[in-house]
Amino acid sequence: MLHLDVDNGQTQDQIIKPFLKLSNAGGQAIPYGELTVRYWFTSEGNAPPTDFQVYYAQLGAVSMKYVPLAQPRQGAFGYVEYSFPGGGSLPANGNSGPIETGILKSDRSNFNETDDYSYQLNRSYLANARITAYRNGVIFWGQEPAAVAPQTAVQVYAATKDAAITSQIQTRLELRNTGNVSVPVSSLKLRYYFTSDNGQPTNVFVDYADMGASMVRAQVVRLSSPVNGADSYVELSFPESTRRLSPLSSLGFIDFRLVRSDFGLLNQNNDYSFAPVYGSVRLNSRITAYLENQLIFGMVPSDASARVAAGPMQEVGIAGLQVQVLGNPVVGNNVEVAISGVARQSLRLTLVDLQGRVIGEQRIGQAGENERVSIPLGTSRGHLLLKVNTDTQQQSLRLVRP
Ligand SMILES: [Ca+2]
Ligand SMILES: [Ca+2]
Ligand SMILES: [Ca+2]
Repeated sequence: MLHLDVDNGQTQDQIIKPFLKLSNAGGQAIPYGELTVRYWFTSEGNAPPTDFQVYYAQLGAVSMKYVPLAQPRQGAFGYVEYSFPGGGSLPANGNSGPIETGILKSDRSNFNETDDYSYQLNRSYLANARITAYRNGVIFWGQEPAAVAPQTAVQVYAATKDAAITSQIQTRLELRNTGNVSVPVSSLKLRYYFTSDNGQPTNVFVDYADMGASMVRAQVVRLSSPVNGADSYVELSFPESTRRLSPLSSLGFIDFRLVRSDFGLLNQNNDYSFAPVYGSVRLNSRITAYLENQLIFGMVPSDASARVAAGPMQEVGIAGLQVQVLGNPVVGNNVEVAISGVARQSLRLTLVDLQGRVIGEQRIGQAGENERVSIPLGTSRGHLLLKVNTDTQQQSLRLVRP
């Protein structure tokens, strides 16, 4: 048996704080040297979670290492493995005492723990079957997260600095990897569509990039046949980069600037990719992204779609309701659900069995950016249906509780 506590629900900060206790309900002592424990999670950002802290461990020496997974699993790109090299034994019908630890990334950027397989908001030491324990490498407590299909997905965010009519277009772009696998940066391209007014040639410059402006190649490409909203696009690519962009991480900001070769005024109102977003970047699905020259994000302008949506975009595509069940089949007495894309909206979660009987319900007045909800399952078994509703959206997911 294994118990844990985490850092009081602070799920969006730079530290994961698993506080663990190993409990032995058996009649035989177990040498600590034979035991390992795995804490499974998805680490956001590009820096590996390899900075460990051990605040206190009654049993003596604790060793920690991060093991990345070759294939993504539900709620996990890797795990931290604990081992106990200090000798001694976990006593029969006893426990190890507290093992108080912290996990950080080398760059101290924040985690999001709400989507982590092993995360559980336990304010006292309680059983957690999502932290797995092994004796001589053989699992004897908990259930490992299931493998999930690799998913390649990115999103492009943007903000502008200039008024619609301007002598220079300064746009900030950010590409985020929202999938569960890394992508090679050198195979990515971004396109920003615009009309070069009065048919004047335009020049593009990269003023700033978190990755280094010299790593960004920028060019203006003329469309062979103009459409409403675009006769050209800016293409950004990164052919010299040797990096892979980790899942749930960002390529960082890239600031480009467009000027007419005659330094005349540019009108952004007729530019397909323009969105009047100032300050923080926002999702913009009219900027397209490509991986190995295949479109993986955004909508390419077409004559028809451009005409329907002529003029500037007032509202760029807003990410919708995203629901993820952490662990399916469900282990334990609660189903854990991670919800995003509906910040500040009211949420209702309803769990029903296949006869339509309501097993559990939870309401949230104002959802956060990343909500994590736990619904008790009672004694129900077999197939269950989870419905997640906002005022305007609904998603249903089928669960299995063996
Ligand atoms: Ca935390
Ligand atoms: Ca995470
Ligand atoms: Ca224009």
